[in-house]
Amino acid sequence: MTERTLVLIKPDGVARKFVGEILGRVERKGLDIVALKMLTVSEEDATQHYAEHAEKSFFPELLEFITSGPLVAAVLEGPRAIAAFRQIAGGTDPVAKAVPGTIRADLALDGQQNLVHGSDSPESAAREIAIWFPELR
Ligand code: RTP
Ligand code: MG
Repeated sequence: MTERTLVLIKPDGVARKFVGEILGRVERKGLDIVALKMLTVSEEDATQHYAEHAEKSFFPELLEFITSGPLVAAVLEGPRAIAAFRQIAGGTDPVAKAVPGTIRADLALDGQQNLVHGSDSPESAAREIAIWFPELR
């Protein structure tokens, strides 16, 4: 069953010049890039995107990080695209959780500046795609 997922290459990924590396891994996995753009996200949109974390202690720091510079937003499509991207991304903590061979394990050290975001469910994907790509609706 084909599905879509919303992926971000976070500001650390752009700053560290991993856009090509990360999109290359996406393409090698076989996922289609159906929409792609670079932007610096507003505090308002970032708050919407991370609404589920609004009450967490790390939220202010997360908001500051994600709005700190240009990021790349993409919509990926393919069979089981949501799980497929989270598989190649690796777990949230690049050292404690991500498995070697994943984007986060191979390229990151920090539990917050962990290079990428991927939607975690079909409901999240639909909600997030509407935030980042309203023109797709
Ligand atoms: P994402 O939403 O970015 O794909 O990452 P995720 O599902 O693996 O992790 P999630 O629990 O949804 O957390 C979202 C992002 O918040 C930052 N974070 N910082 N300082 C901390 O303890 C902490 N915990 C999470 C990370 O950037 C994480 O990816
Ligand atoms: Mg998440």
